[in-house]
Order: sequence, then C-alpha cells, then structure tokens
Amino acid sequence: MADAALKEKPAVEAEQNLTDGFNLIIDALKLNGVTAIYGVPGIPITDFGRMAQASDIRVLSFRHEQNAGYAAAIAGFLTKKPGICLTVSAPGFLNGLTALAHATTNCFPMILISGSSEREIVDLQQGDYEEMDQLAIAKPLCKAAYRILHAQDIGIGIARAIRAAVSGRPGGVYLDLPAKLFGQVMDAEEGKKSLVKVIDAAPAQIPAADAVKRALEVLKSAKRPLIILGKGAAYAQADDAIRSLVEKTGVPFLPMSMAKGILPDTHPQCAGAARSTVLKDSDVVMVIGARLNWLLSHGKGKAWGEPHSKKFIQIDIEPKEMDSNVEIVAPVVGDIGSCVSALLDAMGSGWPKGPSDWAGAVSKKREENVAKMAPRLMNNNVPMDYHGALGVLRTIVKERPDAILVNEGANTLDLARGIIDVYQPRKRLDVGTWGVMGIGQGYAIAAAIETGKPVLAIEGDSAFGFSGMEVETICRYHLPVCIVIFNNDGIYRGTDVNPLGTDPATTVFVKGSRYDKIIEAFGGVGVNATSPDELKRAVNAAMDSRKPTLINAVIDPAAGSESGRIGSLNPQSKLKKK
Ligand SMILES: Cc1ncc(C[n+]2csc(CCOP(=O)(O)OP(=O)(O)O)c2C)c(N)n1
Ligand SMILES: [Mg+2]
Repeated sequence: MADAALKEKPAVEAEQNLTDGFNLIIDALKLNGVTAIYGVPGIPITDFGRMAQASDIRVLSFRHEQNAGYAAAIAGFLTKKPGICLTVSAPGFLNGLTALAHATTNCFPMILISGSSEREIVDLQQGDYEEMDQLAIAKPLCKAAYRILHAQDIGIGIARAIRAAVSGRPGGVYLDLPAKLFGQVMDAEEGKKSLVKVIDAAPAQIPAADAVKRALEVLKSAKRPLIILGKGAAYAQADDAIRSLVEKTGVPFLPMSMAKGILPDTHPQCAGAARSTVLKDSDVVMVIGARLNWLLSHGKGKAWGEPHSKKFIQIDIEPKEMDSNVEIVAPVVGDIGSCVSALLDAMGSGWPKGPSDWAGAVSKKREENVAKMAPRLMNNNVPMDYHGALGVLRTIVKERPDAILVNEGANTLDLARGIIDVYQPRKRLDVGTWGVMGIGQGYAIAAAIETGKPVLAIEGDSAFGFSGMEVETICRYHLPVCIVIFNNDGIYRGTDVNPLGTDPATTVFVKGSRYDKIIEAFGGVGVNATSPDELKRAVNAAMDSRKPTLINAVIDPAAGSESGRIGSLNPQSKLKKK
C-alpha cells in the first residue's frame, strides 16, 4: 500500500514543493528529539523505517515486536522521553501490546506507533489485509490512544502522544497510523508549519506548602521512621535531592528493586538487608515514588507488624494513588523532584536527625544478615548454586558500578535482587510490577543503545527463552551485552518428574542444554561455565571486550525453590493434590 501511494506522486517540479506523511512523521519525531525507534518492519511501515534510518534516527529492527516494545518501555524509563515502538498492523500490533500495557502498569513513557489497514474496509469489517480495530483494542491498556487520518494533523497528533506519555504519571500511549496516511501529500511549507515542538512536555507539579508542612510534622513525630524509595524516585532523576533528603533526616531507607542505587546499597542508612524488620517495626513510613501494591503487601497485614498501626506519608505525582490501599495521613502530590526539593527547603538547616537508637538497631540487624549471607556467597560448589554464582557477579558489579544490570527469572531474580548491591541510580532494570518474563533482551538492547554502557543480563533459563531470538539482534548491532543464563534445567527447579512417566514434567526443560551455542550461530562469544571461577573469568572478559557474549552458567537443578520468594501466592486447595 505504501509503495502504491509513493507511485502516485505528481510530476517532478510540483513534487519539490510537496511533502508526505512519511516525511512529516519523521520530521515531527526528530523535532521532538526522538533518536531511536524499536520495531519490526512490514506493510505498511517498511519504507517508513528505511526513511527514518536514512534521516539518522536509529532504527533497531527486532525479531519480535514484544521485545521491541520492552526496549521502548525501558528507553522511556531511562531517558524520561517516550520510547518509540513501531509495528505493523494486527498481529504486529498485538505483539507490541503486552509491552504497551507493561509500560502503562510500570509508569514508563512509551508510544506504540502501529500501522493499520484501510479504515473504510476495517470499519465495515470487509476483511482487509490484517484487519483489526486497533484503536479500540489499545484503549484500555494505555493512558491515551490516538489515530491520525490526515497529513496536516501529524504534527498535532505526535505532540499529543508525547505529552500524554510523559506528563503527570507517565505511561504507554497508542498512536494509530493508517496506511493511507503515509502516502498523503501536502504543501511542504504548510507541512513544516503544522509540526509542533512540544514545550515543557512534563511540567513540574509543585506540591502544596501545607502538604509539605504536614508531612514534615508527621516525620518529626516518628520514633521509628522509614523511607521507601520506588522506581518513580529513580525515574525522576532527582538523585542529589533524594540523597540529601535521606541523609539530612538520618532515616533508614528501603529501596524497591529498580530504586536500588539512587543511594548505594552499601550506604550506612540502607535497610535493604533488614527489610522485614523495618517493615514490621517502623511507626512512620515515607513512601517516595512507590505504590503500596502487592510488592509492599498493600501496606498492611503481618508483614507490616499489624495490629500495630503505622502512619504513612506518600509522595506521588498521581493524586489517586493516595489512600489506595491504606490511609495516607500526609499525602504530598507533585513530581518527585519538586516534592523532595520542597521538603528539603521546608526542613531548613536545623532539622534533627531521626532517632539514633532506631537507626542503630536497623544497622545492627543489617550487619547480622549480611554476615550470615557472606560465607554462602563465597562457596565454590560444582555444580554451582545460586549463591556461589551470584557471589561472583556481586563482586563484578561492585568493580564495574556503571554497568547496567538486567534481571529476570524467579529464583534468579529474587536472589540476585537481594545479593547484588547496586551503586548508581537506574542501573538495575527488572521485571517490574507484573513480574513479567521476557523483558531480558529487549531491556538489554535499549539499555546499551540509550546509555552506551555495558550491560550484564542475569536471566533464568526459562526467562531467557521468552526473548532468546534477540541474541541475533544483539550480535547484529554489536552491542556490549553479556547474558548470563542461570541454567537449572527449568522453571524454579529442574528436578520435577511427571508421575505418569510420559511427557516431561511441566516445569522442566531439556537437561544439560547448552544455551551458549545459540550466540555462536550469530558470531557472538559463547561460554559454558560450570564453576564460580569460570563464570568470573567469562564475565570479566565479556565486560572488557564489550563483545556480545552468552554464558551458560550451570546451576544445580535442585537449588531453587517453587516460585522463588513468592511461592505463597500459589493458590492452595483444601483437597489433597492428586
Ligand atoms: C509472561 C510471563 N509468563 C509466565 C510467567 C510465570 N513465571 C514466573 S517465573 C517463570 C520462570 C522461572 O524460571 P527461570 O527463569 O528459569 O528462573 P529460576 O527460578 O529457574 O531461576 C515463569 C514462567 C511470568 N511471570 N511471566
Ligand atoms: Mg530456571
């Protein structure tokens, strides 16, 4: 369709004064600072991708749209600008949709741009090529969904999509571009004038002075205060202000997994290794850019030391977040940067450090837990267990704090999150709110593209499989990505047996698989590592060389536990299992 539209162009001299949908979309994206597009080509966006690449936008071609979508989502988190995913109609669009929903759930700004088929035919359901009412399907899964029908609306349409994605609480936006739009022509001068450069796309939202005062009064009254940092705090890029706030208060802080590194996990106030103690025993909790959802046991129950009551202060850009699970006695609504600065200003210079007996008790608990863990991390067992392998990777990350860590799996996720310290903001990227498998290679690719830093992706063998084919993409673009697969022959464990002895058990894979061979097919470096020493050597070599590398880390199939740390979420029946 796009090709046909191109052929319909008028005579050469008239053409010089004309522009078309292809060019206007590219110009609009470039005008708004878009530097990369993640997608999969095909009708009607193949030529668009070629032209975008020729105009010096980086166009990363993936093997599956879901992975391109995850790349765009995490690009949004890393840059505070919407990550762009580009897909073909119906099936490509649907493949990208999981990532769009993931971006929305995780509050990452992203725009899924999808080509679509002829409106007239789709709306009469006459069976067009890849027919689907994509706009209607996307709507419930994103912050906003728009369709552009006319070339003269491209500027405004893209401006709306950008603003919707990044303003307020960020999230996913869908932009529907019917095939015909790309070939539409208009006067070039008029077209240029129709483009919109979005000014102040995510305006600061300043908190009310009363709200700030109330929050500080509650914090001051605390005997056992706690600060929880969520990935919203990492997104805000207000790292210095957050660090000042934490240090000025002297309050122990607990980072959620993607907030690790805003302050280093080794900071004396970090309560990461005393999580259950601080949740249970704190009396006032200041939640910054985190939600009291399942990941924080909804702010209530045994984990929070009930029946003792707690007072919550919450800082969030979204007013509806307040009182969502428990009462918030001091809501502070605004963007994290503005809120934290306002708190710091209102604290002035004579702010008293939080109670020292409490801070002392928390750090004692932390030291105990760290000491308990230490010998397990130094074990040299063969086959490796999670602790032996992660102990080595922990040291490597300590020595290379600017590398970006991508992490997915069950045991591989939960144990790596606890064991590997993070030292800088936005260096740990993981499965997020849904605990979704499949982010691995998409995240790794976008992290390398957007930051230029080396990436260490630690993935369970099951998790890896969801986006494994993108190893070819990593090799094709020569990205500095080192994938370590924790290969325990399956999901959670590789030891399950089907009692009937017919098919393999549902959670196990081919035993002794050599994932390292996969990357060799594409010219990358594959290593089979059976001991912590081998693993260490291989990862260091990969990080030094920046060559695409896949290390098959052989883990004892019996080492993991069901569902990692969240086994209690599995439904149980009173009836005995057959
Ligand atoms: C998209 C998606 N599908 C399925 C799941 C269910 N699930 C949770 S963890 C997991 C895989 C765990 O195995 P692995 O990655 O090998 O980690 P391990 O525990 O073995 O270290 C699966 C399939 C999910 N979280 N997301
Ligand atoms: Mg596994």
